[in-house]
Amino acid sequence: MNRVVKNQRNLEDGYQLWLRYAPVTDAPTLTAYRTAITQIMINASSATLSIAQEEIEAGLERLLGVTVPLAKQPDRSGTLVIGTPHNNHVIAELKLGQALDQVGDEGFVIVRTVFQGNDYIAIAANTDIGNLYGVFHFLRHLQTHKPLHDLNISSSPKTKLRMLNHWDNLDRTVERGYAGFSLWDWHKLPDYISPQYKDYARANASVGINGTVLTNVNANALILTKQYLVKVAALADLFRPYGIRVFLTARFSAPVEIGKLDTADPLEPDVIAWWQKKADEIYELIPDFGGFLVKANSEGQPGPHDYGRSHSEGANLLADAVAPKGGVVIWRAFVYDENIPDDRAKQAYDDLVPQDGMFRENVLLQVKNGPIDFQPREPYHPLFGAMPKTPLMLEVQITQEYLGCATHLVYLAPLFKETLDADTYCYGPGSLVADVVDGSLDKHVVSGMAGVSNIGTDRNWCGHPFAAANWFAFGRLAWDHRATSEDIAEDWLRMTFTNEDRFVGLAKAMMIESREAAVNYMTPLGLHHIMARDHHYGPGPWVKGGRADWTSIYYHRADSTGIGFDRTPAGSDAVSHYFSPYREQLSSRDTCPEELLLWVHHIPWQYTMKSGRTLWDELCFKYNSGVESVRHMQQTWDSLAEFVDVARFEHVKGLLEIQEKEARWWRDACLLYFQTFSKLPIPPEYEQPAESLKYYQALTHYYVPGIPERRFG
Ligand code: GCW
Repeated sequence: MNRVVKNQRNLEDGYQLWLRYAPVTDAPTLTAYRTAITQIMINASSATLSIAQEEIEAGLERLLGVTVPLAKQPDRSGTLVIGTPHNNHVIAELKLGQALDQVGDEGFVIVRTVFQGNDYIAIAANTDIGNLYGVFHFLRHLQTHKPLHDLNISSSPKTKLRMLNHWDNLDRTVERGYAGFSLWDWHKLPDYISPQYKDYARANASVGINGTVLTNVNANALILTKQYLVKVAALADLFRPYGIRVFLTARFSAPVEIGKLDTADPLEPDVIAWWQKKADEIYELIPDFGGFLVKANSEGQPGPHDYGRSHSEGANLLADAVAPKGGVVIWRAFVYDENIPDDRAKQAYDDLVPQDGMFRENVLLQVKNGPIDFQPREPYHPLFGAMPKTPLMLEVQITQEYLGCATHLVYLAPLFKETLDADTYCYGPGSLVADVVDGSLDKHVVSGMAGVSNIGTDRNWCGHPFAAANWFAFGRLAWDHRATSEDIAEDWLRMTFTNEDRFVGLAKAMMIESREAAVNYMTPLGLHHIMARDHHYGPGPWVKGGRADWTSIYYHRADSTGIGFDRTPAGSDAVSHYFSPYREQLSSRDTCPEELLLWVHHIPWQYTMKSGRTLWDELCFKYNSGVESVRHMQQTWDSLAEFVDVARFEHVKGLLEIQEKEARWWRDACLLYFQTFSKLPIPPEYEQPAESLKYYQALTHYYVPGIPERRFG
């Protein structure tokens, strides 16, 4: 009891995320900070600058343990000057013109400079939102105990739209959400505004996220009715000063469902007029409405194909409706159809590439990182580089649908980076996915990245205490895809837990190790889509029957001769969607990266891998090393107890125990199942399965989070 009261850290519950502003206790650092910052000069002439002022005052008070007063004049050394050349004469006089020219509308410059004999720190930007981003950056700098001498930072976002996609339903269930229910309390909106909405906006702004799609891509047309739009407007009003624009998902059949038309055909004049009127109505209520996100003709969603029209015809219908007000349409490339007999991995490319150049200027195509789904590992989506005339957004999944829900510690920055850093070779070597996405390669004026949110009503926002790192990492990479997974993890750890170097070093290594661990105990060597049906919780390599492209056997193709999906020219030829030389590299067993081998090849069980082991033995090795890695993560975490408050320490420890158990479950179930084809023993040096295959196949799970209850029918 004593311990809890004495030690403030024991009161941690994760709600403050990475914005804890824990007091700086290291004496030299504290002295340096207190000397460099003695007063704040800011002219809070807008809602955004008021937020910046509130944030810097509160942040400094907590970090430095003193109240830093506001000043009207920079009359002494240690003045922290915040503003634009237009609203702050000191910023104007500092002549940061050239540096400011380079950071654009959202960027900022932070410098330490001597001017008229005084030593200042300036956070300068061209706009108020640039200032707010600069303030958050500066506070991060202090939170991570970085030095203030020679401060000379220039930063601006690489992509224009940096968005969260909430798969939140109007009944507050969250599709693939594992952290409770939806934050959006539609029943009480617009009258009751939960204070959490502000904290949500603040957290997003702190990492530069500037857009939010409030509703599920499996859309409900009701959100487009007046009754709901006034609720959306209340959220938009609140988010606006944080630089966050609101977007909605548009159900393609809305003109029929809520508009009483008898068609939603995109070429019908009535339908065109309906969407235009709807857009006008929305902009009346939300003048800076961002636009629509659309999932069409995929997994049962309505779309233009229902009327014999193309995706571009569908997208352009909505794009024309929002264009006059500066809105955009984000059309998802996650399109595939069980009635098309071809490899699912090829379908989006085959449908969309011929339409390159047919989309309106205000349409972006949102492409998942891989061509199947958000698997633990996939090659990058071949659409990147293949549609130069269309701005392509990257969509990643922050919520861990296929990576252990909110139970497994899996740090996703390495996964996101793997895609961003991949070479498409579309203009020869060095044409990275990141360069396609940020628009630089094809000179697009719009660009963006979207992350499917992992946020819910759980007190710590994302369920697992480490899951917030993935929200943070998404924001940081959308702002600057050159940031490294290591640096992002390090910042997050320092801000979320402590600046103790021993803790940071070990916890960072654990985070970095975690993604490969998950690949190994779930889907090593290029395996994919072998999870349980529907709720996707746990292994299900035996899943068959029903819609073929939702089964596991469709993807792993295990038989007595071997395992893997042949996507070479001798098979589905999906490799032909990639540019040379990646296409050839994938096509040959010898050059295909082993981590993707079974994604591209059907390989005999006795095939010799680079390690000298047979494929079967390598599979056993990988599954086991995945389990071993989790045990290693457990040991690391246990060794860090002294650095972490009891509540969060125990929470992570408990979840790691579940992760270890589930890693064994994945390993044993998958190896036993694949063994029915390989007919080979699990080498004796590895742990043998605890139960029989029948046992694993008979496991049934009810009410797994992430699926609306009605779907269990
Ligand atoms: O990963 C799959 C999910 C669906 C999701 C779909 C999509 C929103 O299993 O739940 O639907 O992707 O991205 O549209």
